[in-house]
Amino acid sequence: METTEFIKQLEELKTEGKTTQELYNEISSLAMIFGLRKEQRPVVKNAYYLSMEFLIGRSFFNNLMELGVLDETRNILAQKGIDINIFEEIEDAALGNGGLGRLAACFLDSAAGLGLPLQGYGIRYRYGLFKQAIENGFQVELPDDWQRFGDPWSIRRENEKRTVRFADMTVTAVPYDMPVFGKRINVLRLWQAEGDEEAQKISEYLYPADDTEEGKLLRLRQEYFFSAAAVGELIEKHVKLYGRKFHNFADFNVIQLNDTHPVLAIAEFIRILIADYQVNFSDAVEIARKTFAYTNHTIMPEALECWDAGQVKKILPDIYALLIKLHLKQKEDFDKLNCSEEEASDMAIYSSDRFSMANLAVYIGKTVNGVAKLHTEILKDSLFRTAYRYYPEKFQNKTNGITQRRWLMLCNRELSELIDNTIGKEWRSDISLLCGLNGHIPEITNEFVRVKAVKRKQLFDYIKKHEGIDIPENFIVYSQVKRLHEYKRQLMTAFAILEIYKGLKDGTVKDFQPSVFVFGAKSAPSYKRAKAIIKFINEVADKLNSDEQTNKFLKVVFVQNYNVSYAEKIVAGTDVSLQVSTAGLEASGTGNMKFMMNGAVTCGTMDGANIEIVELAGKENNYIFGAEVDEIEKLKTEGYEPAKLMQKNALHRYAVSALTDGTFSDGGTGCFKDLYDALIVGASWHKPDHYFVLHDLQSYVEALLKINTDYKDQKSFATKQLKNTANSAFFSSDRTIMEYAEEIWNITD
Ligand code: 26V
Repeated sequence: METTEFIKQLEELKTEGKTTQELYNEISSLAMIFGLRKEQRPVVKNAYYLSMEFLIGRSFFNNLMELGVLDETRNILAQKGIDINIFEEIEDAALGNGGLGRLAACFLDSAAGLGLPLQGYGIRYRYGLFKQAIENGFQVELPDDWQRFGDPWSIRRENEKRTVRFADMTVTAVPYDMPVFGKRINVLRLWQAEGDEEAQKISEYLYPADDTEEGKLLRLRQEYFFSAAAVGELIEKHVKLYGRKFHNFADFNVIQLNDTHPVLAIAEFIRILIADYQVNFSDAVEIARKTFAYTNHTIMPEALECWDAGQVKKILPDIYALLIKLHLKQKEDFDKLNCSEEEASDMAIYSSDRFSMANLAVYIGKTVNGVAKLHTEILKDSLFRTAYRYYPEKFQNKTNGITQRRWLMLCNRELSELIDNTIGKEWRSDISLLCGLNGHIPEITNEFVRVKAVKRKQLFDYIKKHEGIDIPENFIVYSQVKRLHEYKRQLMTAFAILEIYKGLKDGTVKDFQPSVFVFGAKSAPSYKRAKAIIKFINEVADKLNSDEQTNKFLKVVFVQNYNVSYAEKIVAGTDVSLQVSTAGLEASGTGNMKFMMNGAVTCGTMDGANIEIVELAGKENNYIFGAEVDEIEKLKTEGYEPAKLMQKNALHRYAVSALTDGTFSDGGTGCFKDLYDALIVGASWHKPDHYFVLHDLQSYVEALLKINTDYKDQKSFATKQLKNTANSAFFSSDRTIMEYAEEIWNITD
């Protein structure tokens, strides 16, 4: 089908009396036929991205854009009296939690856009990440039945299903293919578990609660399920094409392991070569070593997958035996290398009756990469320091990126057009040209201010519709949107807001430009303290929004059900991006890049990719505050007493005491007292204020107020914002994916 044919069929489409959902399915199906018209050029080598999560968001607008028919579709529908935005009713496919899953989706987009053969493998969860409602200030989780609108962007491949065996059950893995449109059409293949009731459970939920033994076992099954389906299929395909020889497997395939979740793929791969093709153990290990590469996305110990050996033995006895064999081989290797006992135990696949997926990945992976410069340095210095000593050649950095197609062209047409009018349209196919804006900033600040105002207004209208809160058009927008975690320090932002509020009330903060703080965050359902922080922010919001004395200057909004589609609105309408994690703990961040590209200044700590953002856009165009990694390390060893900081500073006392002095209600749950104790007394085996909130709070408030003052000089502030957009090309995932392709995968278009 040619473009003209697609347009003709769309024009002929009967729309009267049809529901939004029916129209969505019909137009999407038409676009699928149109999109899949092209024959694919065969390639020598494919890269495969194995990931538990792909946070795709809404496919409709993005796919029509990638197919080059979004504007036509909008116009044709308008002629029929239909506003294309009605399809915003169709919910996102939220098959991911946050950064790691969204990165996977951006990578697929970039690879297809550049014509690189990168295929994704994951799980087709029946229910994605829960939908969040806020009731009485508390997070409530509702099931995300994303398929209820239909799933016109997937194709079920009935005749390519596979069998995955556990000791106690046999499961059918049915592939669903989602094409990824671009210069090339790649495929995201998601496996659905079918069989009896127990079998189906495997692909029922993203992230089953793993605070019970049963939950952990289910998670282990999920990880093995999709890893086994994927490598089983790849090996079979190889045999069909090249026979039962595997010395050349890595010439045609490379498998990227997205964090520790799919690492069992390594064991399954070796198992199959030995059991089904009589390859000997050490040859199989060598082939695996050329095939797998590992990306680490966090240094938080609780997020590094470790499996209880007993559990593995129970449901995957062959994998258990193989892991033990790998462990023995590893011990031999370490003896040859003269490793000390401590070093060997640091790197051990098996220790204290547990299997470490991170250590397995580092031992077998041909490369190990972090996701921002600082993060990679931390991997080399801390988390994997012993491995780095013995295998330095494996370690690489690949600073994350975001796709400018969704995160600029799609979510900010107005800014994209301003860029077109200033430097021409070529940047749309070669993002490195965006830096051309640097030469034109003074001429376009007025126009940029106008564009920002338009995007801000759109955001405020959306917030009004979804949250029922009015925000006047002249308010500066400060946003902190990301998963809720103590290390990301949303609580510190809440305290900073309270301090500013206090200053407005008692007149010490003067001449304040009206501002709104926008929060968006989901907490893991079992993460009590994160949920308490959500409640606290909502309490702060209620109090401040209803204070007639200050609400003309200061408002707070916690948006419900923050997701990819909400993010598209927020990143475009924001002036100040809040990226305030404890230095050393945010591996990279990718939201920070989306805001930067859309012309927000960063108010943040020297952490993750923030460091590279200010390196490129200029420290003078951003607002950096707080302790750096060295200082945090020093505080940890030399002692840190948050209670003293609180006593010394009346504003801190005001903000922190608000947790317990009756200013706010936690609904009688005691959860605010728990937050207070964690900060001042210490809780859960942590010292008080484990994330150094009180340490950085004062400099944070100062930075926020400085921004507020600087904002008054509209031209100079818009210049800072534009400097961020102009220097954001480095954070395109096109750049990132090209680095993976050239430095790890050795694939070309
Ligand atoms: C997961 C969990 C789950 C258990 C509770 C503690 C905890 C802490 C962190 C995580 C994160 C899992 C991995 C992840 O999503 N990492 C994110 O990856 C992004 C893409 O590389 C990166 O930008 C973020 O900085 C990083 O947090």
